[in-house]
Amino acid sequence: MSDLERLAREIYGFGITDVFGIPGSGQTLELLDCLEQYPVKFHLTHFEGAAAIMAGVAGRLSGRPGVAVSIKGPGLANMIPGLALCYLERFPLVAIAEAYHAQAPPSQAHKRMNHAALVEAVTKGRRYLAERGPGFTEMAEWAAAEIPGPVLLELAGGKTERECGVPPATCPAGADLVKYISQAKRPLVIAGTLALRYGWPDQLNRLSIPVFSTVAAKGVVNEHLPHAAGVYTGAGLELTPEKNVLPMADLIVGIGLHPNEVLAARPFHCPAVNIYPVDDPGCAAAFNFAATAPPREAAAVFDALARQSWGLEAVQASRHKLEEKLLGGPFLPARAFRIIEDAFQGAVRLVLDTGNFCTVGEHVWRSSRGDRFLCSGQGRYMGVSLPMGLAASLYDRQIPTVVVTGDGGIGPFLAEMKIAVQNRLPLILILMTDGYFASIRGRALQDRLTEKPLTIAAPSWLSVMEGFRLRAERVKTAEALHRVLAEWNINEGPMYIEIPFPATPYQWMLRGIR
Ligand SMILES: Cc1ncc(C[n+]2csc(CCOP(=O)(O)OP(=O)(O)O)c2C)c(N)n1
Repeated sequence: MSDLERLAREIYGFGITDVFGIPGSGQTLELLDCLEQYPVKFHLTHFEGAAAIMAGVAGRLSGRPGVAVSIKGPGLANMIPGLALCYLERFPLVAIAEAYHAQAPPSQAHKRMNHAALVEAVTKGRRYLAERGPGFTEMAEWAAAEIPGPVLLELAGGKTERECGVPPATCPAGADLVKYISQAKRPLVIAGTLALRYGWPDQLNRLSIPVFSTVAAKGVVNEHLPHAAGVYTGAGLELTPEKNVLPMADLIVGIGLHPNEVLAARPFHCPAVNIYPVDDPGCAAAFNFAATAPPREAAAVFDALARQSWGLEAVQASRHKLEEKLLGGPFLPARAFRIIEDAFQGAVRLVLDTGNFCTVGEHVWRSSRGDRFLCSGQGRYMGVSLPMGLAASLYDRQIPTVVVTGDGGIGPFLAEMKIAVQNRLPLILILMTDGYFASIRGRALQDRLTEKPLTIAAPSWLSVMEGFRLRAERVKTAEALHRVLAEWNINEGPMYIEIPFPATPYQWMLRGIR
């Protein structure tokens, strides 16, 4: 059995069902040929960066690292944006690229680039596929191990020696968080993506104290429950629960809280403790944690938290105040989000791009589960919502996936929309357009800088979408949005909706929020 046959068998054996990428005429094509013996679907993307994003999202949703393939040099270079997103967002994936082996003579220069330097900042590390490993399983376990992220497996023709295995992670020493919790009167929880990876939603849903999540972990506590306080960003203003409810607490309990998952990390007004799986002095310093315990102590922490009760009225009052402001006014993104939520009675997945609409969405949308909300919570990486939504929709076609993007995010990966059409995915792409980069324009207006580079000349993509042969609608009112959503059914495949909003109220809709 050849190295590549073994690799294919291992990929299938590991439970991988979908592989994304663009092959070349070398080993990647041979690998895909070997994979055809197995029920593993290959999705040809138009850009390797999209493939890495899609593989990473498959990893985020399934807990099992995704797989993306590319050729060497330019193929891997094209994969970098996707690896960067997955590195920022901690999505696990194994990128597989063709490569020159380490001892290849300088005469072999075709498409040759320094892969080590290329991927250094956006992967946990790289290894060659060699006769005696590390094989796919070891690489995938490395990608999934805390902190998750991308790893690179290079196909260099089996000429390399066995390389060392994967480095073990270091774990913090134990600490008695229960002592802090039992001494507190008003402990409050902020849960990060760690709580998703460790499967702690039930423990969070059961509490009767205020529970926030980071944006990246939105839905880890069911946001329809009365103690779910919404998102903690570190940057919320007077209308947000993080500004109103958080100051009432006398202890903050982070469940995998990390500076990487908030916009502004700073010490809290009261003592704070955290559960985190790896030693990270920077994390402890950023929030001034008095103690950090590893995940094995979580059960005792949740038991201690379950004995406490306070703050539900405060959470409700604060959420009410926020919703009154956002939903009470004219037809702007907040009302559109609520119409979408209602149209599917919550059985829908939202994937948000970045922009002012996203800030509104992360506060007003209520997600019942962590796998029903996705966004680039850490990187705020513009444009990635489309490949993220495609991967989510391929992963789970049972419920609609709604991708919401702005004028900036719609363009970068637009060609990938073809994948939605080919697969008849239950995906609705919504463009919320105000004709500007509103989130950047705020700075221009404030400091009288130029608005020209932030003004979109022809913001409609309607005819482009019609060119993909999908249903494309332009709606200007709440009623029209309601109607278009009600007319769509999950079996008809993808749809595009464009919602133009008046620029001025759109610009100021974040007042009091961020
Ligand atoms: C890859 C990337 N490039 C640039 C930015 C900076 N950026 C953040 S939001 C934004 C504009 C978003 O504008 P739009 O999509 O129209 O949404 P709006 O702010 O108008 O709601 C830009 C350029 C980014 N976050 N990511």
